[in-house]
Amino acid sequence: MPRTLFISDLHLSPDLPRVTAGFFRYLEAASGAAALYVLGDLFESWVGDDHRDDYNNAVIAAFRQLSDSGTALFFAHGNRDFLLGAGFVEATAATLLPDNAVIDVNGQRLLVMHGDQLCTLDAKYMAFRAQSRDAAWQQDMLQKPLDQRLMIASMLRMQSRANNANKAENIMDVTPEAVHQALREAGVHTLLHGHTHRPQVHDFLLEGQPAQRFVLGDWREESGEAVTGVADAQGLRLETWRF
Ligand SMILES: [Mn+2]
Repeated sequence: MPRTLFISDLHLSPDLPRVTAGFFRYLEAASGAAALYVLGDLFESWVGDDHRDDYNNAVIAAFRQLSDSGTALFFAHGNRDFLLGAGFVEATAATLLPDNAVIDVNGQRLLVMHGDQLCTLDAKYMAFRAQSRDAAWQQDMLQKPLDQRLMIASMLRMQSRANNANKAENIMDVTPEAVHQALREAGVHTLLHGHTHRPQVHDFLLEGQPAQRFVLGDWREESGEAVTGVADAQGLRLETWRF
């Protein structure tokens, strides 16, 4: 039975050497998998596909090697790397997923996404999300010089850290209503996402039917661990990757 892999929230950055090394080892270990889904916040920030420094080039080359070896590669946007575009997916020979994507994994239909769109109590973030996903806003941003975009990205990260420090715990999590609505609209009973950094499998009822929500974890520099997703002959499950 083919093996399908899911990761999210690596927040790759030259400031995280252990996560970066763990990422390259993970891609080597992924060799032979049928597919790898990267469900957002792969990078701590992404200011445009033209930002091809040595770090980004090395990441792209590693993905390209995996996809050239026969593993299908899929990327979803996160709230950090929403500017990942055609240039990146072309360089990695990957496919960019829509915000809410229904996929078939070994006969099981599954809704996959980053998950930020489910945090509907966070009005401030939802307003930023609407703005940052607007085509005209993105075009305007991408027309700015690279060094200016890098400065804006670092300002946005500082702002986001300051905002989140004052937010209640429940505001930073998904709302059950948004989860139910997304599953109903997709017509499936299984959801897999990242974003909240709260890895867990949640069992619940959706209109009287058993449903499941798999939450991937973020990649932790200090402990060298990440909760990832695997689907194979044993079904879909979460697994800890130690690096
Ligand atoms: Mn996120």
